[in-house]
Amino acid sequence: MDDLKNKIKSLKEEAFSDLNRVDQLSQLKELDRLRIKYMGRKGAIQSIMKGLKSVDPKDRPLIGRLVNSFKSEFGAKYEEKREELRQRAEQERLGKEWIDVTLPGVRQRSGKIHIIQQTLDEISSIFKGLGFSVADGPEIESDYYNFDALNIPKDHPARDMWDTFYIDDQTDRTVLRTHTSPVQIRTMERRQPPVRIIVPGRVYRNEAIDASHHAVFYQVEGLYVDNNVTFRDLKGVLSYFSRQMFGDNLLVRFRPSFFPFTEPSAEVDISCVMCSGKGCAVCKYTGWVEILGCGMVDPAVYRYVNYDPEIYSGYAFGLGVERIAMLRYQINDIRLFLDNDVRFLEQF
Ligand code: 2NL
Repeated sequence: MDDLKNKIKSLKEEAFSDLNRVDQLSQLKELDRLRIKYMGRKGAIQSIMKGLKSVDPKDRPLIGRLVNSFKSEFGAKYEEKREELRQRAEQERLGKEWIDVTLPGVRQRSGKIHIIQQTLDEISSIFKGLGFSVADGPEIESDYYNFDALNIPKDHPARDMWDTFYIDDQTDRTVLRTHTSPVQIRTMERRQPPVRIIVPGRVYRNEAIDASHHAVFYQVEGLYVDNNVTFRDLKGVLSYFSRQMFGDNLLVRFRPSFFPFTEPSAEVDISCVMCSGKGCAVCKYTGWVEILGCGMVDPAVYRYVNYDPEIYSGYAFGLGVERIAMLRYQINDIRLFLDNDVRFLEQF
């Protein structure tokens, strides 16, 4: 019994002096070898445990305690050594590493919001400030939502106002929307007045592409239906919008026009942003530039969505986002927006 106690004691001294001798970085392997030597399956501790059988049972707890304290002290010392070596290795690595802080940095090119999206956001925020909320819907539509429900009957010459992409040539029933109005129709089908929404979105026209026409472009349409909505409300809101978008001091005029889905209809002109009305190439020497179309929703449209035109009235408007951006930033070719030439896009 005393034999075993002494054996553990001297084993402990030996183990600790072994551990203490490890102080070179290169000795991580040696450290591991010591762990196996003392704590491993065939190690010193294990062989003491085997000898426990021949120890008087009353002395076994004491030996057990001695062995356990050996194990935990050895374990702690071992971890401490390992951490010490690891930190020394890290210090050594950092000592070799150096950074030339005088080198010029690598410039990161940041992305930006596309100029059309920026313009859409500005338009939306003006109308949001007036109580409009934003709605959206599918770009692939049935001809019912794109035409019929907007009072544009089949085989009626009015349909020719829009050059339409047909998805299904056999039936002529599925189209790429030529305006965002189908979203307003869908909204009115689902909700009772008051309805006050704007609908920003991409639309498609089967048109020859040139500097002022594109087959893919963006629109914002608006719709307000409630009791007692009048043409005066329309004029107030669209005049306010025009001045917010283009400047406080410009003139706004409403010129009679025609759309199948509004009656009366008008187009809104502002005094030319380039020449302030004096006459230039942008306004074709008229002093005015057109920025949107609008009107009072035709009662025929209400019948499609089951609104009673005797109870409700409303106005609607539509504007081309590219046109607004071209006027504001003096861009002379609509194709630039979709070319994705960064030399153009990064200017905005
Ligand atoms: C333009 C003119 C306009 C509308 C769009 C509309 C929608 C419904 C009912 C009535 Cl659901 N009207 N939209 C009305 C007038 C003009 O757009 O020149 N857009 C670029």
